[in-house]
Amino acid sequence: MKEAIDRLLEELSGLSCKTQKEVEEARVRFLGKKGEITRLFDEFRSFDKDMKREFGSKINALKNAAVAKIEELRSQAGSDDEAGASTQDLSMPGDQFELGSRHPVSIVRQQIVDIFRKVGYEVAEGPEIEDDYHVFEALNFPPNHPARDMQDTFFVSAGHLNPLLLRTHTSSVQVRTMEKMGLPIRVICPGRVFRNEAISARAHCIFHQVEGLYIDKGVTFADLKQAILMFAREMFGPETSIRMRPSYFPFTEPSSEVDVSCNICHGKGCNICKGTGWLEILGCGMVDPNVLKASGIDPNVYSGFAFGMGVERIAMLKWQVNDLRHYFENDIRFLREFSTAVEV
Ligand code: 2NL
Repeated sequence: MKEAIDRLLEELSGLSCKTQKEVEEARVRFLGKKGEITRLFDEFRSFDKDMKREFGSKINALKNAAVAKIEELRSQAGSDDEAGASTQDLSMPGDQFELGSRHPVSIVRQQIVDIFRKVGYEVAEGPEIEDDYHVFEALNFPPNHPARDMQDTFFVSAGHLNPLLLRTHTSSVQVRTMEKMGLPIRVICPGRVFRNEAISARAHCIFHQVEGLYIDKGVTFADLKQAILMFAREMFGPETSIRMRPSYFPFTEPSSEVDVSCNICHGKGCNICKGTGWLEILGCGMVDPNVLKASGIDPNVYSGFAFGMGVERIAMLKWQVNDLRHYFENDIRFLREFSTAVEV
């Protein structure tokens, strides 16, 4: 009995376990129903009084030592999920979670804004719900101009002297800039605009615009032309040429529409440019003196140019998208085509 107790004490003191599983195996070996210490207790029960007196405290001390040792090992051993008993390779990369990507309209809007910021324009933003004054009146729209009609404009509160409406262009932001910003002015105004139109491949009731405004002493049409040429080459490539056609807007005089050379057929004629070799990208002109006057700028001292473009239209030309509705439907297969268009 004495040797058995000493041997077990020695074994216990040298015991070490890496995992909880090994601790449990040790517990069963020493203290389980058929364990070594349990067997010693069975033997002990058959001893006479003297023998019991001799071994009682020793065998109890052994049991207590085993219980304490097992407790100690249990708290030290790692969890079975961790290295050791684990079959997992902890050097494997983690689960990938899917990253979203920028919407093509956001990508192009940002590119347009960045091109103008690089040459000193500041970004200005304003409210989407506007009043008649900032959208029409201050921009030289005559009182009965058709654009004010219910058919083009979403009114928020009709019948009022200066009704609230959803802005139909971002020019209202430039009007607010002229009212409060000191001269000279160089602003670029990106934003959402709203028109009461039937939705088709070429029109939508919500779309995105970028407008620009430059006002200083001595600004001429030559400055406008150079600014637009710079933009066209930054956006569509250094070989791009532009042509300007006379046009009409209530807020500019003279006014012009601008085409870029078709970057698909390089002037030969294709179905993207409808055989003309040219693609329309924006409208522009010299700010009408009435518009300057309305916002408190003296047209005898200052002059300026302005331009406006549709972001969806530029994006359609850039990526040959033939239906505007793709930009609003958010079909994941369409959006994924742009996931590598910019670095996020
Ligand atoms: C287009 C044409 C244009 C402007 C916007 C503007 C703004 C002020 C004064 C004068 Cl405050 N003009 N904006 C000028 C010419 C054309 O937009 O086709 N947009 C999509």
